[in-house]
Amino acid sequence: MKIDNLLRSILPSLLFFQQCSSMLEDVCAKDDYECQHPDDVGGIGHLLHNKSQNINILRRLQRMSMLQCVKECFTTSQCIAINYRKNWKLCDILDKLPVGEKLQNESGSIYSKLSSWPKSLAGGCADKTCKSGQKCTKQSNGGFGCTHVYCESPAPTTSNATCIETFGLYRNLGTGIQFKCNNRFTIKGRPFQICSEHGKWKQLFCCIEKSLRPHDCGDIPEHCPSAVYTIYSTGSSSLDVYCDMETAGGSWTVIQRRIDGSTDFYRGWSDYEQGFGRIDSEYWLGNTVIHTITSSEKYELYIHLEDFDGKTAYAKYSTFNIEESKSNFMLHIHGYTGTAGDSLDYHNKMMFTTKDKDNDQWRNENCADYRKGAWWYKYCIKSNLNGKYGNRNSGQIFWTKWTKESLKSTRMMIKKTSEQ
Ligand SMILES: [Ca+2]
Repeated sequence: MKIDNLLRSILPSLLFFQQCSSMLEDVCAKDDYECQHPDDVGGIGHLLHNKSQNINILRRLQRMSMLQCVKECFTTSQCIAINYRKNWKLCDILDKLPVGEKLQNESGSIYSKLSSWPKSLAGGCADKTCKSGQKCTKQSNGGFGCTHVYCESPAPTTSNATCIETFGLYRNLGTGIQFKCNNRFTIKGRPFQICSEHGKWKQLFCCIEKSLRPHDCGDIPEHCPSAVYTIYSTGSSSLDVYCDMETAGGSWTVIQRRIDGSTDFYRGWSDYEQGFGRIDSEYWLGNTVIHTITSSEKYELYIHLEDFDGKTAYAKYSTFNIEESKSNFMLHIHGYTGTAGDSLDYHNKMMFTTKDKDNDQWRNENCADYRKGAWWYKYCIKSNLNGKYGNRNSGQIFWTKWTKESLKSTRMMIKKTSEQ
């Protein structure tokens, strides 16, 4: 019974810190008084110099005085001590040292137990007890409440990756765990696990097998982040494409993207046939590839739209394919659902028209020329997502069932449907 309890209290800690440790080198300058004389600044609590606890770190905080660090410890649940590195202004909030473990020697680090500091430093949080994973904070109504500040659960295990650093500090991310992929695997995304604001671990990367040859984004492992991936839709040749792994269930192969007008979409037939733009920003994947993919199996189409007020809407079609080049990439869509309204039905069974190849139904003029883009024009549009980029009034990116104004961003993407 007793052993059981003991194991239960130690095990989570061991799990939490099994990955690896982090290294901090000492850079205390000779003329840095605070750094050279930490006792003068610490003052009240009992300080153990050149010692640190490198396991059971709950949080690591930057740009903080020692006193602030102690206050953070007072308000964070389960904190019983701190490590403080003055030269880094780095503060570790520590859970208890597991039985049998010792403090380590670390030049420049100060270890201090919370029990040696006056409880008055806790302020209004002195009588507030928060749950594991939380800290006490002052609320907007003046009272005190609890918010998530660290992940109480162990970091999830990561397949095919090795930990490089625990409690590293990463730009724009805060504290996290850094990984690298094992041999035979290549990394996608940023190589970190971070604790999200909800107190849950969030993995920003995945490791995929170098030998994996995805036909489209549906073959990318589901836990992978949205990123540029190499696919092999056209037999042996590879193609880079952006995979949206979050929207509407993820696994979407993005065939068109507008975000800022950085790519010119007023182009001729061969450009639209082969594809153009930058895969990490704005692009058209290419009619030949779109035909190859969508004629191989049954695909659905998802169109994401955003206006200049940041409002979004979508249109989804349960089937989508385009014919080959000699049929002028005729459009076939069916089965609309969504929030944007159906502005593509009007273009169904239309051929593709560019400024140099007129397949539209406007006898005397070219809709691509008139609308400054290329699309499955009829006479001429209910929608035109490849039109000229501009602001809400000067642009020509339209989805008229949703708004008469030009759009700020669009994304057309496809996914294999489960029903064949
Ligand atoms: Ca015409």
